Amino acid sequence: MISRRDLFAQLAMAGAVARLAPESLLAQAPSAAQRFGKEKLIVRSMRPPDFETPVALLDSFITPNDLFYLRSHLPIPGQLDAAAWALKVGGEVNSPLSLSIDEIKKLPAVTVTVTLECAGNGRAFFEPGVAGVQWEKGAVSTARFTGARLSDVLKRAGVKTTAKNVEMHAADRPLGTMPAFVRQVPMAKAMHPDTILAYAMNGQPIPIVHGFPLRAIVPGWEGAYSVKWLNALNVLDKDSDSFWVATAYRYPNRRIAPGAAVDARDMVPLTGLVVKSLITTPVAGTSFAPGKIAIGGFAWAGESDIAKVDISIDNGATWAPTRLVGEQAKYTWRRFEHTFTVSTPQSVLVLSRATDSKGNAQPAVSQWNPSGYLWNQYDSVRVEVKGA
Ligand SMILES: Nc1nc2c(c(=O)[nH]1)N[C@H]1C(S)=C(S)[C@@H](COP(=O)(O)O)O[C@H]1N2
Ligand SMILES: [Mo]
Repeated sequence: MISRRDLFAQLAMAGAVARLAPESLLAQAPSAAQRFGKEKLIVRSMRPPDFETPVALLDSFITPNDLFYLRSHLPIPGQLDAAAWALKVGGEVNSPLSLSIDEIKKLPAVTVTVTLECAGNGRAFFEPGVAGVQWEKGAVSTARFTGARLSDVLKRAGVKTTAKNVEMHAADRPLGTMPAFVRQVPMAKAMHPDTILAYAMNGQPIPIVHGFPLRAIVPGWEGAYSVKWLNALNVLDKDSDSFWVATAYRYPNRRIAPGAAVDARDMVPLTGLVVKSLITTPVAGTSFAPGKIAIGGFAWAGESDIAKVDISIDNGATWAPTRLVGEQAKYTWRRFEHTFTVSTPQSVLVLSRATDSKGNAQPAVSQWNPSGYLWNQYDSVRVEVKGA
């Protein structure tokens, strides 16, 4: 039995931990995420399951499947029977198809390593606040996905010259006012050899929560293009009228004032992810003795490569280059490392700023937008250098 005094001491400590690092406390909360095999993640919503990866657990190039963030708009379909499952291909094609998972696995298999990020990652930081899942930093992860090329499936069906978009349908069911998750990918991206229909993730069959038995992987584009539980492709000669295409996942075509309303005609579809960096070590609130401090993290830029990542420890007045290390692959985050020296006690705000191969750099201030998409301002982590 725990004494009252110990209990109070523990609660006080939990409070202190929460102020320093709310993520670590939440990660230990009753494991609501257990039945999804995601007990180490932060629960942003249970119905539907939206789980964020604590930043400290994003410290490896490949995110293990049990640590990969989870985003669902609707309840996760129960175990789908892979033997009974089929992918239907119709619309603007010469020969409509129905392919079994075995037939899809007979097509040439390709593996792409992809950093997948939810368009709403960082939404919680926008001011004024916006509705939606309040993601902080961890709705991003990296995995190796294996599958067939979407182009090989489309070629087999014979796409007509009228084709403009491939509409993607899924097995998760609409619920209440939430329509079924239907997305579209423009023909050029659909036919790109790196756009795949994946049945494996990090060498395992895709976990149910990540889209078993088949999901689209549209590399470099915001996560919502990568439709899970994919069961039909409908080739269109126009734009899809799905809510998730016509209304959601859109961004203003110009800079607007925070909180301003935008006419629907001035909202354009999101596509590629923007340049961004994430400091994964040290964790915010860490204390150091005077001396060397090692910084590490990842930077990514959708379809572009990372050219450099700079670090500032003087609130952005001056910047120092970091080393880019480890695996380098298209559509995938790149590791950066840097060591700096602080010889006297002080509070240090570490800022990271990535620049991509096209010269786009992270801004000091993210552009506010009504749905809180594409948060990408400098990452920042405050650490304390303390005397003996
Ligand atoms: N069928 C279906 N596919 C979906 C979604 C969904 O709700 N239903 N969510 C999308 C969104 S918004 C994102 S960010 C990614 C998340 O993929 P993950 O859960 O495997 O991390 O899946 C996308 N694919
Ligand atoms: Mo998303």
